[in-house]
Amino acid sequence: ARVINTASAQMGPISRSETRRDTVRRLIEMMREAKARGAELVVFPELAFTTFFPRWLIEDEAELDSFYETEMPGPETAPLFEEAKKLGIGFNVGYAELVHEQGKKRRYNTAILVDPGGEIVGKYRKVHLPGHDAPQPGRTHQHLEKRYFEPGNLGFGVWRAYGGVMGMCICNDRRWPETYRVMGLQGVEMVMLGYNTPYDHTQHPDIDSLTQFHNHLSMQAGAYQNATWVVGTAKCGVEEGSNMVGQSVIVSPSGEIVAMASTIGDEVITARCDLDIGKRYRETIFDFARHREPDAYRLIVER
Ligand code: ING
Repeated sequence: ARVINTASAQMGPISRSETRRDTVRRLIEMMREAKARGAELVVFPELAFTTFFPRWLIEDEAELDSFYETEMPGPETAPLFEEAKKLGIGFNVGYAELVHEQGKKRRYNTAILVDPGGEIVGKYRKVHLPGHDAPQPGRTHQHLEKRYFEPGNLGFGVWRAYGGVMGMCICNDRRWPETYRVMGLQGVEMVMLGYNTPYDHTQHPDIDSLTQFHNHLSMQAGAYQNATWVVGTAKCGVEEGSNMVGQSVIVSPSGEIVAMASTIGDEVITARCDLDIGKRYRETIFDFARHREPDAYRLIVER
């Protein structure tokens, strides 16, 4: 069997005043625990180096820029890569990316896959940006990802690593079936993702009271319908007054949750991920070649 011993390293709140040095220290501590528990891969949250700053309107550009990484690894994040190399463990981590492309300053909500040798083997930029591009009245916290990021321009890629086909997405992406299916059509066997998910996102109590259910529903459906493992890692707890869901999970291609965090702080969960479970679903129920009818799906790619 092709097994990836996988860890999800959930983070509790990151305060606005917390430095990257502080957060990297927390990530390293969990990386060590993951290694000690036999993991060869650890999945960290979305925007793992800073507080979830899109909850505020930040008008000063220099202050906004302070939440982004202009190089990866940079001086403050390099210790995480060095520790990974020393331990011989790979990782997935999300961060705010600031780059200059085509002569323009670009901002992306980004995640990378790093192999046990400390090399970046894949990069993903979040495609589905939730929330708004301008502050909304009546909200206790804003959700300004459309203001602070551009939609990802790298598509949904997959990379051969860890003996399988690995894919990435970020937070809101996990709610959209297209995310998993585009990777599924490329033979993905494990999708890694991080999330920062406030309980009060829509301001509709009936919807917001289902935040935990919708979190797992999205990942379990994506996993089952594309015969892939899904590792979903939260940054959670009450972060600068905003309460965000935890319950990080490792989901089997069967759709079953095989490991789940039970705190709202820094917590490592692990699972023995047998990639051949997905293979059995692809040879039967989800044998795309035998069962899919693309001519019936054309509306999906229309605007
Ligand atoms: N956060 C949330 C997410 O998709 C959200 C936004 C919360 C959408 C609750 C719907 C319901 O999990 C990010 N960062 O995408």
